Amino acid sequence: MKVVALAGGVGGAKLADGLQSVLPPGDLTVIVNTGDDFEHLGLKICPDVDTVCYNLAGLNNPETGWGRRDESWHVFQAVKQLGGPDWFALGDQDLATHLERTRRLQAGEPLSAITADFCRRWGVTASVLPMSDQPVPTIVLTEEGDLAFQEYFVARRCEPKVTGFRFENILQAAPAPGVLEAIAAAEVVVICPSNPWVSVDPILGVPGIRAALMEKKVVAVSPIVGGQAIKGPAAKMYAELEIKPSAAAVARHFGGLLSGFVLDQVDEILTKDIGIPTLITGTIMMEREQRTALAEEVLSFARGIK
Ligand code: FO1
Repeated sequence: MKVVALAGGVGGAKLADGLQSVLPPGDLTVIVNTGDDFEHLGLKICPDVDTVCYNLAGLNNPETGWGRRDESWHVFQAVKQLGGPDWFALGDQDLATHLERTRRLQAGEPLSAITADFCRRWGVTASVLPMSDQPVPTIVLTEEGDLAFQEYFVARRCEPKVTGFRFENILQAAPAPGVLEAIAAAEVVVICPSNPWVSVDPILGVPGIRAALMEKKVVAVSPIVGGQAIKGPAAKMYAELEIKPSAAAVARHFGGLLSGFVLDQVDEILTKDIGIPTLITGTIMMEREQRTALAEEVLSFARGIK
């Protein structure tokens, strides 16, 4: 069964990994947010793309949620000692990804081709596609002014109060090669439990992607459980935008796009507010088996929707 997953960040990467392990090789395409990409130390960093790829390759760091496992930090420490920027931590092995990606981008290769080649070398069986080959940087609008995404997320620890978001150059961006084709071929599209505002909305905003999804059976998994984000600032963002954070708010967020919605058993009471078929299950993925179990359940739920 051909499946497309939309993902960004740690929750999205975990479910994408579960889907990869239950689907035959070649059946899964993961379309990843690139709104959090930025340049640092002269290198192109693509955190969500890397988080997804490292999870699919089994190379992810389980402690941080980002970066690589069994990491060392010699370069980062040496840069720090020289007075260089220390607000964004890059491990030694992770640096290799950024160095090689930057070299190849500068030689004229598109991000999608580089990502596909890295995945092949890491033994990833799913296709991983950045949402676009053109940069679409997310700007977080806050009461303290407009902040580049990583400045808001890492340097300012998501503290400034959010008033909105801007995805720069999005109307000039095109879906990366293969994105619309994968959606057209998919029997089911899964919106992974990623931040709706800054991980999923940028993907949906790339011209052509939302329209392509409107033709499909789309199922979303809530990243909000019991009114709290499993990880990251999604609940804080809803509250600051004066929307009560809840799984129901996430379902409303995606509105007419959805054919089904998956929410955690602690939120069972909310199903009556959702108005489309729902699956109630355990959605928190601490262990590897929980990724696989949730993936199986989401796919069989989606298959059963008319
Ligand atoms: N997040 C942090 O909170 N602090 C960091 O120093 C940091 C470094 C980092 C390096 C590579 C990478 O791929 C991700 C990194 N992240 C870090 C996570 C990143 O900011 C977020 O995962 C996403 O941008 C939001 O989805």
